[in-house]
Amino acid sequence: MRAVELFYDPRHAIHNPAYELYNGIQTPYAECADRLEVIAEHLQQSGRKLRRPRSYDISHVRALHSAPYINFVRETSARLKNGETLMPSNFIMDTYTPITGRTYQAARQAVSTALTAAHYVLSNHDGMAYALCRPPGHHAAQKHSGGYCYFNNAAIAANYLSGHGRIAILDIDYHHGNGTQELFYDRDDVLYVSIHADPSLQFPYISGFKSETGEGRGKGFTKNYPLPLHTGNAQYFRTLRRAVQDVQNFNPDFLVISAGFDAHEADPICRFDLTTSCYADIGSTISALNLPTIIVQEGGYNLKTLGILAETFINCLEK
Ligand code: SP5
Ligand code: ZN
Repeated sequence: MRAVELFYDPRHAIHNPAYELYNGIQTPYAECADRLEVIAEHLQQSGRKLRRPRSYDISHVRALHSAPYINFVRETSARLKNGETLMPSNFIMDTYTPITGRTYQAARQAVSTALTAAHYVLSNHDGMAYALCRPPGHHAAQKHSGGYCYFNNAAIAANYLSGHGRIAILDIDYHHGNGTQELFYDRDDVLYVSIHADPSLQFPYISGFKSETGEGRGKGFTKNYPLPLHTGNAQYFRTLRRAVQDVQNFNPDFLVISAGFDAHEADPICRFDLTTSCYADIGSTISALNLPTIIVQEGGYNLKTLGILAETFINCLEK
């Protein structure tokens, strides 16, 4: 049995925008603080201990994100008063990614949580570490972001680990991780494999097609598995087996999981039909790879099911 160490910074709740824009209309913010609070409470009630992450300096963020983009998030946050929400008209690709006075600090904390998990597996090769963080990260690219993301937590942790070996990133969020793909598109030391909803129909629309396989030295080190709406357990699991085969063929030293729970059938903003037992199978399959592994929280928006999904997934990672 391999234990999963859990890292959680309760200060994530300082980032809690009042709204997102959907077809120009203000709607409740799906990526809300309650998401992570219900997961944390559920895990604690089932007897698990959550550890506080340490803080890391800005150099890790600068290694992947451009200075103008980082400065934009920092300066925009700095000039907003508590309670104010701004929908940026540059640097952000959509109307789901507002900035508040606390966004920059929260995004930095999320990066630190992912880096703490990465640091843990560097010294505990048999172990696994789960960064329970938000805001999420996989839509954050070098010079811009979107999709509730600001800095790419999983990519920054992967880049840090890449100083110590070959890295495979497996992204099981419902949405394609366009930011992560872009950041490693020309690299052959970081494999990016993603299973997600067909981007011709679903966010982020611009990427995640099968034809995108990397460029330059990175050719062949990006693998996309887009799936149709209403994909169920059987088709998802067949695809997962292929994705896991890609990871094994690459023979990585570390594995980074971008873990969204938004492919579950009860998710309010997504359209796959996975049941809870599929997350048990995903956990067992990842565990069987027997690699030093970090799990970084991405999406998942149903407050009633997130706790049980996280618990199911973690229990099977540990088997
Ligand atoms: C990390 C992650 O999962 N980001 C997903 C971003 C997807 N945003 C687009 C979906 C917006 C749907 N909002 C529907 C509100 C209806 N009232
Ligand atoms: Zn998602």
